Amino acid sequence: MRQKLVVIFGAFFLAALLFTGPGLGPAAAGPIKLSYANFPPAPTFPCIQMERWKREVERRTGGKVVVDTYPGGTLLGAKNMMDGVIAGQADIGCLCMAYQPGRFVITNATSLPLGIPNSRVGSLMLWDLYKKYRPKAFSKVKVLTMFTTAPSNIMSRIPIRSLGDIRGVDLRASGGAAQILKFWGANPVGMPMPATPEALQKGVVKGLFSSLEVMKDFKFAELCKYATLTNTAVYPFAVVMNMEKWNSLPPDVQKVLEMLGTQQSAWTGTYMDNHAAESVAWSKKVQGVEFIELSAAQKAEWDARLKPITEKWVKETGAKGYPSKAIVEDILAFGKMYSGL
Ligand code: DTR
Repeated sequence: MRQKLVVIFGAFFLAALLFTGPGLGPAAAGPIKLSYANFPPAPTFPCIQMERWKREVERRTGGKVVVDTYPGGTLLGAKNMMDGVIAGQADIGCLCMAYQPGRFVITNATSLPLGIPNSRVGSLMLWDLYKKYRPKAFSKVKVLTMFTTAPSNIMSRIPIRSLGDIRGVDLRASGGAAQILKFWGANPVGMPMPATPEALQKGVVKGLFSSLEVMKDFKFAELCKYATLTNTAVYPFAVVMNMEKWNSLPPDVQKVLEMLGTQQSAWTGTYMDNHAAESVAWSKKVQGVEFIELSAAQKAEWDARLKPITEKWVKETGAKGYPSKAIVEDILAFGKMYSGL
């Protein structure tokens, strides 16, 4: 009898331990902590969106989740972000997919020169593309959101007013954008954004090709007194989470993060577009930067030079077994839809 009682009590005790939710047991130790790594400095847009995501997650989970952010490559850098998150060195990481062109084939197609007009359209288009194709490149992580930059432009220490001016000029870009510069006749030098200030300072490059918010955020306007407005090609970014960490989260927290996917993409796009405009205004007013507009005829000529890039991509990527034609058609269709055309 006594033994039976002990067994019954024991069983109750065990059940109590197993079935108590947060408030009892290990969860009572405190909130769920998530580390979030980012590669560029804190004032730049990938980190601004990270801080916004942190605030929203902490608010929407009522403090059940706390996000510790690590900007400036303090936890993981530009090129080891994805592998670092897969290995669990950070729970979450923000990466610029263009820095690894061969790895993210489908999503990097968004950086082909396809005329995406702004970051909001680019971001929502990229997120739809990801959801439609669910690329294998992300099978080891949980993708939390994606977004793109605003279209890229040339910022330089020398004026570039024509295709003649750009010939042979050393300009920094990375990923597919390097090819764009090459087709215009420049000499592309590849490196991630955080390495660019030093390269400009030391004169390794005469300028760079990127979205214009960097004129203010990296103070490139202090050195680059000219910008040539080409409005070509956006850069795609992803925010990914360690899969085991994701699986360990309670369903209500997972739901909050899922709900934020599209919202964060749209928020970042809008922030980027507004901030790029602010950066241009500041560069003109405070730094005296000249923004060089191409005439309609020039723009047509510059764009025409880039035609073979997409054609080549469709052919080569198709030969590797990807539905490359459909991918480009989807990018154009999603782009049109979010542009309201
Ligand atoms: N244009 C890409 C990505 C990029 C644009 N703005 C920032 C700010 C911080 C880091 C990366 C980027 C590039 O040139 O790298």
